[in-house]
Amino acid sequence: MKIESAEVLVSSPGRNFVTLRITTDTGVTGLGDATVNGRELSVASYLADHIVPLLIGLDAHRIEDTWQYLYRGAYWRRGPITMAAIAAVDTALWDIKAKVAGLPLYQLLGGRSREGLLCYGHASGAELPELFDSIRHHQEEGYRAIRVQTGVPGLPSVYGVASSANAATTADGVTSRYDHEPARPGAKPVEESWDTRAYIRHIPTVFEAVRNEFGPELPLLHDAHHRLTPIEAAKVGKSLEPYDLFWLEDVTPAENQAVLRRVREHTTTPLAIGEVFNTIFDYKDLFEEQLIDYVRSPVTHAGGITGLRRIFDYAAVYQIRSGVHGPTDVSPVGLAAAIHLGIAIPNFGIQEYMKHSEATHELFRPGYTFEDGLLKPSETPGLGVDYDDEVGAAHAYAPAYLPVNRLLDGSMHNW
Ligand code: GCO
Ligand code: MG
Repeated sequence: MKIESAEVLVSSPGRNFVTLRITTDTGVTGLGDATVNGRELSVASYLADHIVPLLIGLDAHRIEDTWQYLYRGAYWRRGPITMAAIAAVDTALWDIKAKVAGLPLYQLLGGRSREGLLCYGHASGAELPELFDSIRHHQEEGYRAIRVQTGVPGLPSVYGVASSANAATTADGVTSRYDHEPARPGAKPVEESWDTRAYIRHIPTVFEAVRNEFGPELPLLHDAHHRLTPIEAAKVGKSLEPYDLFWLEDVTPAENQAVLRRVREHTTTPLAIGEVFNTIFDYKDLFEEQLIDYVRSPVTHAGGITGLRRIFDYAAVYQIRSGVHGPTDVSPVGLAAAIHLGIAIPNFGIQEYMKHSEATHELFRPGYTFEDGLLKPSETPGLGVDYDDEVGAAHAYAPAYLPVNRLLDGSMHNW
């Protein structure tokens, strides 16, 4: 079974997605997600100009060998664009193999380890009453675990808060009211501002109020979005200990992994890191020193099912669990792949699930379901996602960027 063709599909049903579709000489097709938010066309070009010509004629069953061919063969290793492109090829080949086997993909990954994936949703509000409404809304939708993001006094708009002045709307009305969607259409990124001291003072008061209102059982998560220094991160982790977080995410940028030692010395709040990591090497030191508790990489940005499975198996040695990135910029193809993997692995932790818009569902027709707070894979052969070319063609690419972030003195900070 040889690869006959591969198409790079760029479409924007409210937000941009890059999808690879591989077709074999036996007529089987497979899909892979290659979306890198705000840099979509670079990965589309990487695929169309440099990878698709290499794929034609390869044996579609040789998934591992193709992964190694693209990883070692590029010479320029790692990085978000390369690894998203490899991920798309890898995911599409797993989709094809599972379709040929006549099995849902998770059966090829070892079969079912659990009934469904525990998910968390994004609750947010500039002020507490709005935040409480948003938490209740998510509970009514079935979510059993909730990420909590709020406004910070003195800052006009803050990462993760749907009601921020700059919060974008998606095609789905409910999503726009409660879910923060950071990518904004336009030729240039919007600018947000940040004040770490104000945030550090405010955030424990928010979690105290949420625990008082919702009780001790509800799993709560929070994303610091790469903004703190190690000692600031240690302080936040410590100040949140009484509120028993499921995890505190991306406390530092984590390019400098050794600094996580400082955070660990001071706090027992569990840490989740890695949504911007691409390979097992980005995690190696964090695992071996047990500096984190959850792995955030999605299939889309970490070399596909092959790459992420390898990371999870390595994590399991250190009792570290999965916590896969699942914002709307991971397409339904990337999410479906994460669900198949999460159903199979022994060290599943939690799955982020920010619902896609109606228009996105029309384009991809995902077969996975969300019931009683659990995501369940499609039982049809393969990934269980389709791509509708007519819908795709109706939504042309439109430039959109993630915001940038400045401190109050005007200098650049991490967004
Ligand atoms: C999350 C993430 C997202 C990212 C976004 C960037 O935890 O869900 O931090 O909100 O900011 O995916 O493209
Ligand atoms: Mg995050």
